[in-house]
Amino acid sequence: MPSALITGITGQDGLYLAEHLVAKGYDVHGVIRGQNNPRRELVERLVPEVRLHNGDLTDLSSLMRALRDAEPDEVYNLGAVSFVAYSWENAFVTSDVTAFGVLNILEAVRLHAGDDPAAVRFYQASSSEMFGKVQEVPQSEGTLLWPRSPYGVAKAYGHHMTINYRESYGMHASSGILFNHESPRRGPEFVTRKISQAVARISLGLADELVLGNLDARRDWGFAGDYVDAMWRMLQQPEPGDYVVATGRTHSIRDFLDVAFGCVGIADWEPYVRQDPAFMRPAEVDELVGDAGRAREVLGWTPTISFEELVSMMVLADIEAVKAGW
Ligand code: NAP
Ligand code: F7E
Repeated sequence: MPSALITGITGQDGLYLAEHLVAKGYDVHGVIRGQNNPRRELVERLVPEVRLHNGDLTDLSSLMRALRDAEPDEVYNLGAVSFVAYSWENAFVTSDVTAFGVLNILEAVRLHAGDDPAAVRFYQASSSEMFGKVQEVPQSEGTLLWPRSPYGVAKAYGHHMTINYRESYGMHASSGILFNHESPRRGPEFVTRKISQAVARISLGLADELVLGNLDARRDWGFAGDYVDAMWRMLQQPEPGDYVVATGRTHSIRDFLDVAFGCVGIADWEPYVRQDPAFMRPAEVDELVGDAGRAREVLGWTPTISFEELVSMMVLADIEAVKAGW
């Protein structure tokens, strides 16, 4: 039975990946941080097969212990401070976890693997946010990085460090440059879930306003369940590498609002939406759209859920959640 260790198991992707690997017959382990993590119960309920190990990406020895106890064949580094807006408020913490945390886990894997550095396969959760002020359209693996946020800068560090460990030590270390991916499990701080939750409450007569920032930014939004499969496929390749994972379609926040409100029969959302500069960013990433040609050709990966299906999945799930009193 192959085994895998996941950092960030309590997050959106960690939960989908854990389910994906359990379904494939893996012995799945997760790193969980904090003395009483409120999301532990969620992991235990959704994926009871997972074994949890205390650890933190800022604490190298805790990662060494998790590796010793889990003995994984594959390590997926999904842990991060992942909210871009927050990264300006806490740039140091973001760098500590999202940048230097990658160095810690790479070093832990290298030391753990000993004489055979490629024995433990490694996945790094890189991000389209690294493209920032985009230097070409669409963005692919070779596009120059120009990050626009402390989060993007931290991810660029982790991305290059992953490549460096691959080239320096011969590690089987791959980097997935994933464009935005969403689901009913998306954190409520991100714009898609903020919209789907608000639309659910408005449709049920429980709210009448949604306050947002920039409505003109464009993102390449896919479904998280599809994207964790791409992560797994990368680690099954004989050679490690870097892959863009994206749908190749881009939509604005306005487009998202059109479809989300449309799901509950509201054609004109303007009366419900107010813009507040508090939600604008010091530097915006205006438009992202990925070229996932390499993932398609080498990994045989393609997205299965359309933008419209994704939005409707999220809105309907939030309506059910509100009705159930969650
Ligand atoms: P998420 O829901 O925000 O989850 C982040 C995870 O990181 C949580 O499990 C969190 O644990 C963990 N974490 C935070 N600080 C940590 C620390 N000091 N030590 C160990 N773990 C820590 O993020 P996601 O959407 O699942 O994304 C997964 C990864 O992909 C992240 O690295 C993200 O930056 C990257 N990414 C995401 C997207 C996207 O669109 N979703 C796109 C590209 C890349 P707690 O529960 O303890 O806070
Ligand atoms: O913002 C605009 C905002 O916070 C998307 C993370 O998973 O994907 C995610 O980062 C857009 C931005 O995601 C609000 O200005 C408008 O242009 O949902 P978001 P993100 O910043 O793209 C990348 C790939 C990651 O790697 C990250 O970890 O929406 N926007 N009004 C708003 N955004 C938020 N959050 N809230 C608003 O009220």
